[in-house]
Amino acid sequence: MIKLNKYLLLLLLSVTFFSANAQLVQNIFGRKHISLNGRWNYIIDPYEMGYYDYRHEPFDQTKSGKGGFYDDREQMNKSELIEYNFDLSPTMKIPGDWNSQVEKLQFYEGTIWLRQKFIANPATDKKYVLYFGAVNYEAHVYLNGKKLGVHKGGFTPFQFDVTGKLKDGENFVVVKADNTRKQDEIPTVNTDWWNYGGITRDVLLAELPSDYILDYKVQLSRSNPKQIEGFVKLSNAAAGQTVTVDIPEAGLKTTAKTDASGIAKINIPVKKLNLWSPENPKLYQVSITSATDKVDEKIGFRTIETRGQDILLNGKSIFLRGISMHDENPLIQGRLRGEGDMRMMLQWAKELNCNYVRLAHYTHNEQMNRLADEMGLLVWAEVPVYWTISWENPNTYQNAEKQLSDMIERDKNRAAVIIWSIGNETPLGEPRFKFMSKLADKVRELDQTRLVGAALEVHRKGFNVIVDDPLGEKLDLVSFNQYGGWYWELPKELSKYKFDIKYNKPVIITEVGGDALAGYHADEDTRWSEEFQESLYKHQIPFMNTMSGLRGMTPWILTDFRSPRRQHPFFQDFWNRKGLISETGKKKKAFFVLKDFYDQTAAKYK
Ligand code: GCB
Repeated sequence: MIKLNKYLLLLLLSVTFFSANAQLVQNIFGRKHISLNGRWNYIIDPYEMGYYDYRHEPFDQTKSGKGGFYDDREQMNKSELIEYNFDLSPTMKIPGDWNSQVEKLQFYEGTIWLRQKFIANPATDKKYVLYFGAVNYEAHVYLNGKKLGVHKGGFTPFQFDVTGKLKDGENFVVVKADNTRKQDEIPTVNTDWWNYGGITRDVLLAELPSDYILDYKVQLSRSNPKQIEGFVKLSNAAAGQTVTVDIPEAGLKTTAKTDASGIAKINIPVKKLNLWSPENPKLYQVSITSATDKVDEKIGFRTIETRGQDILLNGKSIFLRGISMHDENPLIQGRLRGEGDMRMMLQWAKELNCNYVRLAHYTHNEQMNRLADEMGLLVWAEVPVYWTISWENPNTYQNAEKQLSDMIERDKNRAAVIIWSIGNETPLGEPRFKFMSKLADKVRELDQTRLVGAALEVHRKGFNVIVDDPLGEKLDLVSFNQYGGWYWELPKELSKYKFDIKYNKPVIITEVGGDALAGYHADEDTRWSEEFQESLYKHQIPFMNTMSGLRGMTPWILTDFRSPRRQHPFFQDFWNRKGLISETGKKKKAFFVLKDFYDQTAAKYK
């Protein structure tokens, strides 16, 4: 009984105190902040001796809460026993995954401790937020030796309210990052990408007024493009506070009052707006003001909807000339580290004449979506509900829903983002159908101004390639992966096949492609050669074009990427070679086949 109570208490504690603060501050990069990026000291801890005592009890759940590496102790006298030392430990760059920075960590999965020192001069009338863009996968965060909380999920941001917890002068933050794969997590144990561990995105300390603008959405209404709609939410949940939304260049301004929960609904009739599109990525300066706070944003305005088999952007039928990409820089073999890396990837997509990118298979950096806004690339944004998730575990569902909601919360003001994807290649079955349907409903509850997608699979019967996944009912698009010419059949034989699609919706091929080792040349029947991949694209394009409803595609994939599943020592060597661009930045032959097709399509849809 006593034991049970103890565990119950621990569970309660972990739920109430030890989770990241729920509501993210919108546009944290647009607020006053200091960056905690830079070189952090790290300790590799495969046995987690900095977290558990020798009876395997977590130090941070003992009465004193002391004893873990998060104390960052220094030896005070010559007799004292301390078996770690951050100051004498090596450093790595943050943001940055550990696998690509330290050779011996290339395959490491487990716990690493990271510590950064910083100076703060907290004011008594301000609010302070410690923000992490992403830590893969489970992060325990401590400030000045005290636990702030835990966050799970490797690709979404989280934050802690540290008001009253900062010292005037030197402070230290310690993160225990653990990238161990687990069956019940999102993603699960099996993925076709590198499990890069660590603090992979920006860390910052933001200063806000004590009453601040917590969140906002300013977008064109889905049903009425002559109306900007949305809301402003203040941190102070009280009625009658005034907020203003001002778009000076468009001559639009409105003032509204909050309800009892601190939310003010926004409605601005539009006179004339220069609409955002890939050809015209117009962003307006938007200022949001409350009595005590002001935030500036750049926002584009566009509508997106489907009608029959058409996708309409600002009312006009569009073809999504896309490419899939991972959040990985093939040249340095690690996660994208910042704006330069991100621009390189999107610029390559532009060179292919894309107007659209699929940011697979998880939430990419917030800056990536901001760059897409600026550069004029439409975005398919996805959560890592990938392959064989634990469909029947309610905690797994909650985790997936949280990652999805956090992504939507974060990126809901981006004109570029037009599709929220709830997952990739999830296997048919009743529990999966329930799980995925709930996610689709959640998206519609949170955001009615975008489309809902998922990368489905095909199956074959004779020469029919069939798409009849019941989840299709819940989606706005028929979006599916098909690997004709690579995992089934040879490229030349594809013309024998025809598509049999159950739904009368716009068709988007979310993946198609095959591997080629750059520089390996042979005839078109020789697997792994550039000629094989080129021939695959040459046969796939007319094959896909037999579908009258084809409105877009994101072939797999822009660049070669690292994956522990890819074992062939010569052709793969832990690389998935389906990239149209190699790990040295060389464009393979197939790149130009797809580019030609996109040039023609662009002219057709002008
Ligand atoms: C897929 C997956 C993708 C893989 C790809 C492949 O269907 O969605 O994550 O990397 O196939 O190369 O097999």
